[in-house]
Amino acid sequence: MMGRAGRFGIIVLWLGMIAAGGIPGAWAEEGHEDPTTEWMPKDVDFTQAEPLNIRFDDYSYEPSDVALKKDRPYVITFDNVGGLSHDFVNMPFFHAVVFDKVVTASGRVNTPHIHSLYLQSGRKMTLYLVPKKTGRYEVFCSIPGHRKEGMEGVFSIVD
Ligand SMILES: [Cu+2]
Repeated sequence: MMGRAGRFGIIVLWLGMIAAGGIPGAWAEEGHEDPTTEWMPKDVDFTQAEPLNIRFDDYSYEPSDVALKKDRPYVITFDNVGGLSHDFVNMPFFHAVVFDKVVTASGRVNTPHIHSLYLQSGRKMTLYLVPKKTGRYEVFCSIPGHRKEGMEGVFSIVD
């Protein structure tokens, strides 16, 4: 028999799992797959990539309206020139692109997929990615109050 404490423990664990993976899990159930290295075009050459710079400020992305071409490599540097930390969120967008890597001053993460990113004031991050699914993706800063101040944009993936 499971005691009251045991049951409580399971509920806490379950809530923790929802917090950690609930949203991606829901996406998976709706038929959205997580990008894998298989999505990456075999002949991709990031030395031929289109470089793009996106400034984070208090409270904007500049540029905020970006069109990316499907199946082309991009090297996108996010540069937080603002005085505050900001993030960049949109679950559908991050399920429409495949990453090669994410590079910061501290090092590099090789991964086909991320869910969001966060930049401290004065920091930069460079994303190596290939857009894979056409669409119009509304991106925004999820830090409370920032989107309301105008920190949002549209990233489109076009053929
Ligand atoms: Cu922000």
